[in-house]
Amino acid sequence: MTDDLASFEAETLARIGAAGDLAALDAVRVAALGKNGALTALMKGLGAVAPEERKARGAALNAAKDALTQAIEARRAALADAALDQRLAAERIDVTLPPRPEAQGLVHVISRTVEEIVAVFGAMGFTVAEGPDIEDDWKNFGALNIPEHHPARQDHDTFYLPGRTADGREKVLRTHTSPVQIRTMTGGPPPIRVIAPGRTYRADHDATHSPMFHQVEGLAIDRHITLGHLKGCLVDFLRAFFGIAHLPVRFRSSYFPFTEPSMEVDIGWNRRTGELGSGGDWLEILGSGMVHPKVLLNCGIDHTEWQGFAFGMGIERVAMLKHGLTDLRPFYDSDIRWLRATGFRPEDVASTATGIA
Ligand code: 2NL
Repeated sequence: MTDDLASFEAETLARIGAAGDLAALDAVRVAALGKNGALTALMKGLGAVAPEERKARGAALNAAKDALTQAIEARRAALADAALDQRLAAERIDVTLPPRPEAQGLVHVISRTVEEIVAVFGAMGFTVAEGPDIEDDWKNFGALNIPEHHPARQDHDTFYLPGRTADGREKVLRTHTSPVQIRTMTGGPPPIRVIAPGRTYRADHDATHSPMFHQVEGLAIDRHITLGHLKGCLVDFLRAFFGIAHLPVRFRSSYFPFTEPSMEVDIGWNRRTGELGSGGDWLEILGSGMVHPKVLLNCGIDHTEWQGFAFGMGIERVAMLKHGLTDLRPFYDSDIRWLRATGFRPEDVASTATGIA
């Protein structure tokens, strides 16, 4: 090995050792071994070397190249290790720190009340049915034995929507969830046991009415359904829902176009204190009745083979009664203070709170 090569190799090894990061190391590699590097130039000059010296010179150049390549790889590995150590030190976390407080959402009293109603009727064998908020006037009125130009349609303060359905019917925001049961009855054969909770709409608006509110309706159709089934089902529901085993329940004759006979349902309370279950006063809570034969026929169900009962109830109203809320308006205000004061923890399950397994 000649002195020039020996000193070049020693100098380059020193630079490799001094390279502080991967970029500096690569610059040293390019300067020595790159296409235009110093060692590459020496190798290109091999042809000019005297034939008797060429073999030894070639071997020396190759040995220098191997030594430098090895030194560069070793340095690269050392720099990568150091970089990783530095990152691990910098990114170390203190696992003894307390966690940051996390925002916790709550379940709205309407959602919770629906969960409770579903838990009670679910235990009786009812399933939940849902449908669209926009319906046609046949499913909302006609099928329910509420004829056109009948005062009952005006009673409902209907929101009519522009345009018509594909089959030329008027579009409405549903005024009750009955169209969901109409869809259930036309969609498959009895027996049927469904409840339909959901949003409903009426164009009246004051301190005790919102243009959007919530209703739950129920429908049971079978071969031998009687008024006795209706009464037993609703008495059991009301006592389970309000959690009062001997809650007084009264059935009072009434009228709906879609049921015959029809009954309104009252529960016992104390008008002066607002307490439920005793006090000698009556509070209307539900509408109900035996499904009108015309409604069954409108849905393609033979009323001589099948009978049923149905009922409807306002969710805001029972939610307010059960939870002692006196003002309807904050239900829809999204005021975070009211939501925090009235909301339910999502991990508290409605079915266990209702005493239903
Ligand atoms: C009330 C009264 C009621 C129904 C709703 C109904 C549905 C079908 C057939 C027959 Cl598809 N009836 N629903 C029956 C009686 C009363 O609601 O005061 N709701 C708040």
